[in-house]
Formats: sequence, C-alpha cells, structure tokens
Amino acid sequence: DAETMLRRMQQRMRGFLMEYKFGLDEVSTKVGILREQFDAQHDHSPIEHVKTRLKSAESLTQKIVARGVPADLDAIRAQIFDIAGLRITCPYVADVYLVSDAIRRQEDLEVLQVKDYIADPKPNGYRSLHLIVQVPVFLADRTVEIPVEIQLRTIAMDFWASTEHSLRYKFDGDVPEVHSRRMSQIAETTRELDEQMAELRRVLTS
Ligand code: 0O2
Repeated sequence: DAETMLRRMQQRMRGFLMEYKFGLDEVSTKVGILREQFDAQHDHSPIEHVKTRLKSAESLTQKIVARGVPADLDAIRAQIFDIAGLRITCPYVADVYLVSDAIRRQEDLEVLQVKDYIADPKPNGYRSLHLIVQVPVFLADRTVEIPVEIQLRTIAMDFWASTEHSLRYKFDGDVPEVHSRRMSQIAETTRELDEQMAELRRVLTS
C-alpha cells in the first residue's frame, strides 16, 4: 500500500544520505590529519577552521526540484555534488593553495572539479576555491564513490561570504541594488586586506 511505499522510500533516502555522511567523515579525517601535520611543521596554522555540513533531505529535495533532476537516487548521485560539504578557512591566500594542493595530491581521491573563484571572482565579488573530490567509502557489502564539495577560503573571504549569504537570505534572494553594490565594494576591500596581510607576512618571515 501507499504507506509501505512511502516508508520504503524514506528508508532508501536515509541510506543514501548516510553514504554521504560516511564520505564526509572520510574527507574530514583526511583534513584533520593535514591540520595536525601542518600545525607541527609551520610557524602558524594554515587551517584556521573546518566546518562540515550534510544537506538535509528537505533541502536536497528543493534543489532537485529547482534543477529539474528526476526524483531518482541514481540521477541525484550523478547530478548533485554538494550533498556532502566541507568548508576550510585559512589565514592567508597562500594557505588556501597549500591545503588544496595537499588534498589534490591524495591518491585515493579523484578530483572531479576545480573552480577557482580566487583567481577569477564571481561578478558580485565572491571569492573561494571550490573542489569536488570523490572518495571511496567501504561499506559492509560494497564500495561506493562519494562526491564531497570542499570550499577553501581565507578568513576575510569567509567574513564577506557569510554576510552576503545572510543578506540574500534576508531579502529572499532579491537584494536591493544599493546593498549588492556595497557588497561588491566590500569584496574589493577584503581582497586588499588579504594582499596586505600577505605582504606583512612576507616582511615578518623574511
Ligand atoms: P548554500 O546555501 O551555501 O549551500 P551548485 O549549486 O553548487 O551546483 P554552482 O553555482 O555552479 O552550482 O556552484 P558554485 O559556484 O561552485 O557554488 C556553490 C556554493 O558556493 C554555494 O552553494 C555557496 O555555498 C557558495 N557560493 C557560490 N557563490 C556564492 C556567492 O555569491 N555568495 C556566497 N555567499 N556563497 C556563494 P549554494 O547551494 O548556492 O548555497
């Protein structure tokens, strides 16, 4: 009956999302290892902060509807890559690339996509380095390859992005021109801040 079908669907969805949680756990462990090793080797910590998030069934459903993805787990697996997400915040821009290179070198990770919005910022001023990596997860009866989205950014970029995100949320995506223009100007200021910090660091470490 309908109730049994619905229960089965929910169960399959839970199992599906659990695999992404495992993928996120695997990548978190990797980043945790890098962080400890970097902390032991460097005079400062290249990783300031790490945050993970798993998309809820509700926001995943919203995304597949908005994207016109068929309500089928295989289609979702093939088309949505940010179900598991990890955000790494670093003090300096150089740290972003240091950490990203260390991740990209790992042999059991397959890099599916790199978007460098630091080299090439979005028109609104958004800057971050986005990687999508695929990690193998060893289940009891099979191995699954799970995509995980990694966003790397400096503390200044993160400050800007979180403020811009709440602004968009507050205005329901329709941010008045005066505010969005101001945000783009502030993005420029955060870029200058990152540059000045890097310059000061060069002086301090030379
Ligand atoms: P949320 O609420 O953070 O999850 P995608 O949706 O990932 O398939 P796209 O646009 O090609 O499509 O991906 P992209 O450009 O790599 O951006 C994905 C994520 O980057 C976003 O996820 C945001 O987290 C972040 N991002 C991208 N552009 C901006 C921006 O202009 N401002 C801010 N604050 N964050 C941005 P979601 O799912 O859109 O949002």
